[in-house]
Amino acid sequence: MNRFERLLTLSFGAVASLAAGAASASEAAGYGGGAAGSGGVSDPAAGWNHLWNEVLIDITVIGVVFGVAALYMLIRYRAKSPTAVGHGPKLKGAAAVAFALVPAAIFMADDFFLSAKGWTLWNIYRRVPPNALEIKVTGHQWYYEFDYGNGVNVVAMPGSDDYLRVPVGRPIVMRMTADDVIHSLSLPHYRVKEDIMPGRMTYIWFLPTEARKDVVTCTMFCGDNHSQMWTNIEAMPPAQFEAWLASQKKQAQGQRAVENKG
Ligand SMILES: [Cu+2]
Repeated sequence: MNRFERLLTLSFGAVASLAAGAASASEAAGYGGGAAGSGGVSDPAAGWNHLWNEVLIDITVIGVVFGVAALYMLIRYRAKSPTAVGHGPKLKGAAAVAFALVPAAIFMADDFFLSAKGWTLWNIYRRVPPNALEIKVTGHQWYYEFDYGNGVNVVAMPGSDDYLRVPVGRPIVMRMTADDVIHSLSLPHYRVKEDIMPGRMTYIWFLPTEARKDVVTCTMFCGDNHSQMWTNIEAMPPAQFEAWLASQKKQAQGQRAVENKG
């Protein structure tokens, strides 16, 4: 084995062991993970964050190792005079095949590993947990309407105090449709987004794990005021949420009574 062969063997060995290390580290870190009080439901947002970090680590490790090897060879085997003619080492048949297949196998193994994780996560993301709280969503030009059932209907104009409220610790499923054009509901903090279309029902689910307030946006260009199609989402402690829901119900009942009299 000459120097060139030794160097290649060394760099591929390094990539393989680093990739294996990253894989076992991510296995140890667990995947998805349940949230406190959620009845062991996996949190898709934690899974997406986890996968995102994994992809970043993988491409960094592979990029750095191959970059350093390429840089070394670029300097080591550079032309020393303008008329110099390079001559590569002659590889035997088996070595030539190995040099082509080993790096390919390393990349493929890494790709399959990430794909398998992505597929697992996709299945979590598409399967709504049975105890989810259902909220019906209608997209309008240019606001959202959230229907909790029992007459509680929140018309969420941008910047108003009427916005999406959900309890902490329980999966929430949004069943969505639009009454005019195609919109797309996005909850950036919860890492979910789905198109909303007239004549069709789509859904997303997510799991609020802590009390906090975030933004809800429309991520499909839906007309002049598309950029104004936003509202807030507040994840509240369950008792506080129930109190809010009860007050909304009371208000809705009062309104209906007035309408019936009139
Ligand atoms: Cu929209």
